[in-house]
Amino acid sequence: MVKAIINGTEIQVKEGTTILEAARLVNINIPTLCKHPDLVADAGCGICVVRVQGTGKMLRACCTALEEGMKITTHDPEIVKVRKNVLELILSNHPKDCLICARNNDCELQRLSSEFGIRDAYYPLIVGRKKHKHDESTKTIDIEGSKCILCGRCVQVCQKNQNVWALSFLGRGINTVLSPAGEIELNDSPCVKCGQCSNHCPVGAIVEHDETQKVWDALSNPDLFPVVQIAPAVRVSIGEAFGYPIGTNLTGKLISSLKKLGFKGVFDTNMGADMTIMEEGNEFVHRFKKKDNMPLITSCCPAWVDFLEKFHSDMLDNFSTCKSPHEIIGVLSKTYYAKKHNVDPSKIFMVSIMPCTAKKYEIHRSEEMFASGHQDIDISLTTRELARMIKQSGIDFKNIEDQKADSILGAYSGAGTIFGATGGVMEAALRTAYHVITGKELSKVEFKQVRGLKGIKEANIDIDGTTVRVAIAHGLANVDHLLKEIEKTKAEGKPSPYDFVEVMACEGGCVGGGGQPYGVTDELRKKRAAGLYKDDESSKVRCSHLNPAVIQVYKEFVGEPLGPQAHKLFHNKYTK
Ligand code: HC0
Ligand code: SF4
Repeated sequence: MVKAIINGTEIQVKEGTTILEAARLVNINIPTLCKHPDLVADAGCGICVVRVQGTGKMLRACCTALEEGMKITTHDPEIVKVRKNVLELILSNHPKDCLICARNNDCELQRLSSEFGIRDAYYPLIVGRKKHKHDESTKTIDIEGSKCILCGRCVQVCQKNQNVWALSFLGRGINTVLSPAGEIELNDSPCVKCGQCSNHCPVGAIVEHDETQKVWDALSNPDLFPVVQIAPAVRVSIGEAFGYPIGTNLTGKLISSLKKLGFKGVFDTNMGADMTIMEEGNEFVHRFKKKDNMPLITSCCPAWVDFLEKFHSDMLDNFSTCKSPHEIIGVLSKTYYAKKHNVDPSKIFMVSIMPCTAKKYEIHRSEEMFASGHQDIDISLTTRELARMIKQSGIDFKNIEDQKADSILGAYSGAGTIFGATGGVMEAALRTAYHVITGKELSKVEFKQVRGLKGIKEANIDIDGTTVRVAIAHGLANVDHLLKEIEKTKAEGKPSPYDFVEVMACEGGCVGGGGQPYGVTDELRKKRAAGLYKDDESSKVRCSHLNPAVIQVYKEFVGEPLGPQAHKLFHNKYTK
């Protein structure tokens, strides 16, 4: 342990704790633009300078460890002046069009400029700087290079946390630009569209590709029949845009708001998650019995699908062929629902509300996404886009009455709702796999071994005397590590160390998705996940195969899980 003094308060911290972290422990907030709790410090912005008393030194708090006996001053008039000066220098190289910026009112640079009372652009805008790119090529996330403050957060999250290496800084000095290597378009780079860069950007340099206008247009088109579905993780994060405590489950208010916006059918992706489990749980049991292409790897995360196709195509046979839940709701809405409600499927305009940017890519990624004969999902919006639409519509979100989703694509089990947290798909699948293997029901449905934020989780699950070896990875760098282990045993001709593997591209699973409200930390991921586990606990039905709506859809329309109709509507192919 190290003892030191910060602003006159004695503090004892673990060796290696930075001054920034130590100050936060005693409720002192040192401003920073480059240090994010998910990332290692790299002293990119220089705003976090503090003074070491008795030495005259000013050090960067984000990357300086507190040492024994140090006396630190974090705030005094001179330090504030230095910080203000750093901000002014950043602003000298930053457009001042806050009013029309995608991060207006939700920008860390704007907030700091306001807190520091910056009124003049003290330094003139640097001229002759290399022109930055505006890149919308992925149609999932847009890069507005002129807004980049070179903090390095997006580059680090893409390279280190996701191990994708799509983004980098090119050039030197004032000509440094944010770009994929070779200055190619992002869509031609290894980018998997996870959106983590946009979620970690403090300003408006990388943002989701906004498609709200297309949805407004559809809602006001009398020829269309607009319907919508809500992903598991959206219900526990949308409240952050309306001042609710993190993790509050707002399913009822979300449904009412979507109805008020004009959607004629409001469905729940959680029900699609239950359908996915019926297919994937059965797929697992079949493969497990035959020891065929083990382990089975989940495939409902589209950034992960893109990553696997790009970087581990030798493992494609291990991938579950089952579509993701929102695609299942999409195809059911334009087939089963359309028939039942006598609506022309070509008029149905299906919108998915997702915590994810990659879902914007998934909806047209292959011909299977047109299984209804139309594009099964027309538009996928992020949580952030929906929050803006609700605000634009004048809906009093806090006071709106709760409503229920529409029958029959709106009823879900507790297993469906936990999909939004890392380990949730695995837990939901195990609940149903137990039933398929044993013909019995679990007395205790929780598998807590697969929960939590550890990057790679492993467990041996006992199913009535049979051991199922499972692993869960989230955050693509962790996934890559796990896959390399599996590939190694495969190359050596040894049996797979796992039977079933769950993968989510984003840390924490979808609760930490790239399209979620900004400011993600592990603390926040835990609270959002806790909201989903609470929803599961309070659900009357907690296993997908016991969801009466699922049973009815199979009985009336699909037939058997993995049967011909299920294959036609609910399964995918992958390409090398
Ligand atoms: Fe997810 Fe999903 S759980 S990917 O994370 O499987 O985006 O929330 O909607 O489709 O259900 C995201 C979240 C979903 C899908 C579900 C899966
Ligand atoms: Fe990298 Fe993901 Fe951003 Fe693409 S979307 S640049 S993979 S962080």
